[in-house]
Amino acid sequence: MWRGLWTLVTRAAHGPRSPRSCMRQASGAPAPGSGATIFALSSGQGRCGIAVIRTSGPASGHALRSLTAPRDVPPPRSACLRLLSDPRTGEPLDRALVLWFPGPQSFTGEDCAEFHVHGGPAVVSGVLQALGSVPGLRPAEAGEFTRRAFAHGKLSLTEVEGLADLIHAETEAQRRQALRQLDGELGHLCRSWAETLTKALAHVEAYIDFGEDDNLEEGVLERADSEVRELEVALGAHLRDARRGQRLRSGAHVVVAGPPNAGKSSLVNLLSRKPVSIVSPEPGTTRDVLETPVDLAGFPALLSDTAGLREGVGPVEQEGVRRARERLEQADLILAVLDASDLASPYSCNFLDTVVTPAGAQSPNGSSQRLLLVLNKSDLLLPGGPEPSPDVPPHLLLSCLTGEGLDGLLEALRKELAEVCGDPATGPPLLTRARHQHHLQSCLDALGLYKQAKDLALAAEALRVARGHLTRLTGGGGTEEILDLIFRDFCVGK
Ligand SMILES: Nc1nc2c(ncn2[C@@H]2O[C@H](COP(=O)(O)OP(=O)(O)O)[C@@H](O)[C@H]2O)c(=O)[nH]1
Ligand SMILES: [Mg+2]
Repeated sequence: MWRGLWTLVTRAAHGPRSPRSCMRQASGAPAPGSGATIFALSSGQGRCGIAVIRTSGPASGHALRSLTAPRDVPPPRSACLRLLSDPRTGEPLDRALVLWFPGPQSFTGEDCAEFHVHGGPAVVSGVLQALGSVPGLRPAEAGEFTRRAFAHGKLSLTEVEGLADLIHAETEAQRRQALRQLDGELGHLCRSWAETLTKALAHVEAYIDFGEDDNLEEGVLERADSEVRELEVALGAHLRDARRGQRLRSGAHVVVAGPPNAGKSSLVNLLSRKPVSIVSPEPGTTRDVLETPVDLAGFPALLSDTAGLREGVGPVEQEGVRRARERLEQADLILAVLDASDLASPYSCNFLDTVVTPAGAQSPNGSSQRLLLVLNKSDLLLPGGPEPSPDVPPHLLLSCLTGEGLDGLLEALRKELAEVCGDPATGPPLLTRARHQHHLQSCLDALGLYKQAKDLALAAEALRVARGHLTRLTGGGGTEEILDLIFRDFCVGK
């Protein structure tokens, strides 16, 4: 129904020969500056209490006046109740709150108007059609409001990305990270690095121009060298963390593994709060890898249930075991599950020797693969009885049956995932996209060329290249294709 409405509105603005069938445009929004005034439903689609429709562009004031005549535009940035009518027929459409944001103090930097109407489909379609009939107005493309904000310097490119991430954030950690990026932290950092390079470049150029001159301060080249060295260290540290930010954006791979019947599928169902996997006392029930996206203690994760690791089984289960091992290698975090009442069995011992102990041996040197050992079925242990086994590496006790130990496991998961994804509550700004990583790596590579350059002119050129990558990271000198790619993440109305 909403797609149909949009087509109607688009036709109202463009005539019947230019229908747009898709709300999300693969090619992104057209570049701003055409002078057109755009409008769109900016709130979510579907029946709702209040829907927000907004406009941006020079004809916004005229549009507002057309729908609220005979009254004039309200004072800037103050909500006013107005009767909205169709300017063609004078027919009342709704009694709505309207807001007027004269540029440049608006989201896009242009004149903007907002109509907070009742969220019924007929009201929304009536107001959209009325706006489509105002001369100079046309429906907005996907991401066009944000693109205009970027074009008018209201947001840097990393802030635009933060905004897109905020709209898509599904977990608390993602929301925190997106807000920090929207606040411009990564952009500020890149700009301060670019300033450092500008200074170093000025020193090198001064030496090229006045090297023989007695008036030039001593040690200018040494100063440039030390600034570059410090920057290299900072960039290196951020690049080492690069995968964390990307995991925070797309989800960490958490793989549940263990011998058959330990309760792996029960744990996956408990953590995802839905029956993802079949739970059965029959060993070898789970054969394929089953994946489900979950919010684990505030962090996004892709949780995989795997076949129980054991040898000497039929070909189908053997393939399941092969896939489980493959998945273990790709895991950001392994949730190793053992049956607490069955630790002495050959399957449990083999799993401890082949998966748990090797991972434990790697982790102290900062290896990226981390492991949490969970001893499940604690309800089967005798109350007040001895520890399940003093030889077992550090572990958590859990009962998937009673839920006992779940809070402790979630807290341990939160700590592990904060390491795996970076903690947006405390850590440095994260690099959440491959694009960020690419520009920082290229900047670092150019600094490497600076150090090797025998000739001062080449050294200065390497600094310029390095600075160019930092500038492009925040959107300076960005090509249209990159902008298209980024704005494609937005929906119509944002
Ligand atoms: N007593 C008890 N039984 C459990 C617990 N967790 C799972 N089970 C049972 O153990 C059996 C195997 O569970 P399942 O999750 O299919 O194990 P998987 O083979 O490792 O995936 C099933 O009969 C479950 O009901 C638990 O915490 N306590
Ligand atoms: Mg299973």
